[in-house]
Amino acid sequence: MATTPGSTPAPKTNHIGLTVIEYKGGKTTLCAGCGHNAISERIIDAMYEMGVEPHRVAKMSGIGCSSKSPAYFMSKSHSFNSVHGRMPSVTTGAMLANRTLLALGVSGDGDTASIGIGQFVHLMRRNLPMIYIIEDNGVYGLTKGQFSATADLGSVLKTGVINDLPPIDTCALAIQLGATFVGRSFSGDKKQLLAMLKAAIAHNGTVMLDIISPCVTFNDHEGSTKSYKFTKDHEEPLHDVTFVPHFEDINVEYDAGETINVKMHDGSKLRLHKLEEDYNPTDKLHALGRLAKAHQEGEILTGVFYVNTQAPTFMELLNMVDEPLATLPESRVRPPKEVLEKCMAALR
Ligand SMILES: Cc1ncc(C[n+]2csc(CCOP(=O)(O)OP(=O)(O)O)c2C)c(N)n1
Ligand code: SF4
Ligand SMILES: [Mg+2]
Repeated sequence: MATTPGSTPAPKTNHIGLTVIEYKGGKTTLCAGCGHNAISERIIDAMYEMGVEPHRVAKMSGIGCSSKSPAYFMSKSHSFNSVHGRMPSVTTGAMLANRTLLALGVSGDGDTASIGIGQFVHLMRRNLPMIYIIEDNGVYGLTKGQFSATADLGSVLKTGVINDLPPIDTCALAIQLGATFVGRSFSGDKKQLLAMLKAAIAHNGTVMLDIISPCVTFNDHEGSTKSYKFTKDHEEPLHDVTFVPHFEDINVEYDAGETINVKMHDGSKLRLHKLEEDYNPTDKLHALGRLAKAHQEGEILTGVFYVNTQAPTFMELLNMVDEPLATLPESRVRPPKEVLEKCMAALR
């Protein structure tokens, strides 16, 4: 739109005509500097830049500081704060009722890897279309900083308590079980996290992103392996991640020897540049081996570890109709009386 000198320019809009304000949420009540706040900011940017309609998003969470964070982005979206560790089953139900929604689950390392581990593993093996984010700080922030199951062996609490149990690597677990887009990022790595979130929005299947998100109040001291300093010092990006959405026709030249180009379901492109020699993100065994090596060497490997755009989703496996079950009329969801009578007769 043309502006006359002195007039206020029209606010910038995305490709569906919305301003970034439409993607904002309530004011955060989390501690200043909490990694979770930075993740909320990146979710707002990613949804805005991808032109997702806010009313199509279902924000799902469990219990924890991380699980509170959906209140701080996208106020115009649907939202459900479930019981501790139970977000996977509630999301599965919501998606089966309305498959046109974009499910965005936000969980914590406690909510996922401690109380919620049973639900998490079953979700990962179903390839339900959803984005599952773990805001991983290695502690139960909301209940004052006890170690969670992702805390590293030897990590020290502020009180001097040393963690003597090995961590669960949620990325390795998700890959092994069947999630089809798995990666790790860091709340402080704006560029990488934004590109990964945009690719996650384009993926049709289970996306599992473990995002290191330091807890400034209970786990950001010397001796913690989930502090800002430790993560910055040990982060080892596997590649540079860039994402080209299908509605942007950008033809950037890339060196095929150094870049893997993954075509997403909607025609968008995920580009992984400067890969380690022969790293193949579609090879499950390779990804698992590389994660084990990173663990052994004490490096925090980040990037997209595994992508599979071919596996059937849970909706396909269940032969779901295209229309959302939630809006089908009763005449189509309820078998007529004669069908029931026939079944009963067959049992006599
Ligand atoms: C059934 C049940 N058990 C225990 C609790 C107590 N509780 C609340 S939040 C939480 C852990 C949260 O940790 P995490 O998921 O890592 O989130 P963070 O606060 O670190 O972001 C626990 C144990 C609870 N609310 N409900
Ligand atoms: S206690 Fe920790 S996890 Fe919770 S809001 Fe504060 S910094 Fe974030
Ligand atoms: Mg936590």
